[in-house]
Amino acid sequence: MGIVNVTPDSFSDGGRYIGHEQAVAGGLAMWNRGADVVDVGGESTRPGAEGVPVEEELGRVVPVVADLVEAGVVVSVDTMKAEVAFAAVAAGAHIVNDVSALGDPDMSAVCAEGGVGVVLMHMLGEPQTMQDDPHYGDVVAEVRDFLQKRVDDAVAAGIDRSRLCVDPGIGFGKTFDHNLELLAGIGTLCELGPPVLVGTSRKGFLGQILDEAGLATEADERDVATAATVALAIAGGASVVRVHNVSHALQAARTADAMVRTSRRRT
Ligand code: PMM
Repeated sequence: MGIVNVTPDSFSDGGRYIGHEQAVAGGLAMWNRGADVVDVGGESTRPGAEGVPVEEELGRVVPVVADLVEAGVVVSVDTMKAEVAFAAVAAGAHIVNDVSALGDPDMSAVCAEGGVGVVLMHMLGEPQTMQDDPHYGDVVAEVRDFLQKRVDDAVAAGIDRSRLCVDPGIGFGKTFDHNLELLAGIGTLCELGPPVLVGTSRKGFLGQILDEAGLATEADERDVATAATVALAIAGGASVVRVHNVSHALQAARTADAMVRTSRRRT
């Protein structure tokens, strides 16, 4: 899943796709490089980010979704707002990627009626405050239980189970250690049933690992580190990876996939 953030302030590509033309061209380039889905978002969820009014988010996202769909791209819309999801689905979006896991009371009806795929992601609190000292007993068990509940709610609301995907929400109300524990615990999340999506691309915990190794990086210099997480996430059972650099991730994903298939055949 390639990332197109039509925002001025996302942490690693903020500003790059703010114009309609750049966003569509960026999404098409990812598609042509081998992405299976292009994820279009109009509201930054970086820690401390302010929300975006619905009209502005609609104006950023819907025309980009419409043009990518028109060009034959499989598109997901990254939004927490049912109104934005509704308009994006009407414009042809195939998947709703909701980092609040159906937090908007109208979201499940939009997804059920639209017959679209849905990504249910775990977040502790809200983007404004989620990194203010997050606490868990057993982070993997708590995230699993949360996702189980949201899967059950989604199915009860009429969303077909086969259309769901679950995501531990790397960086969303998690410390450095929580992120690593969740990546090590992907197998536990796979037991829920739906495919697991993982979004590590260029995130702060990678910067921290690299810093500790004496390798200071800006966010857009973390694609090799991201590729390492892609390979390990796939080895751990993940089915979808959400990334900024599709070419690098695809190499890592295909390599990991081939190795995993072989080791499964041998066991
Ligand atoms: N991360 C971000 C935004 N949307 N959606 C899902 N499903 N999973 C994620 O990990 C995720 C997401 C934040 O990263 P960005 O600012 O680079 O888009």
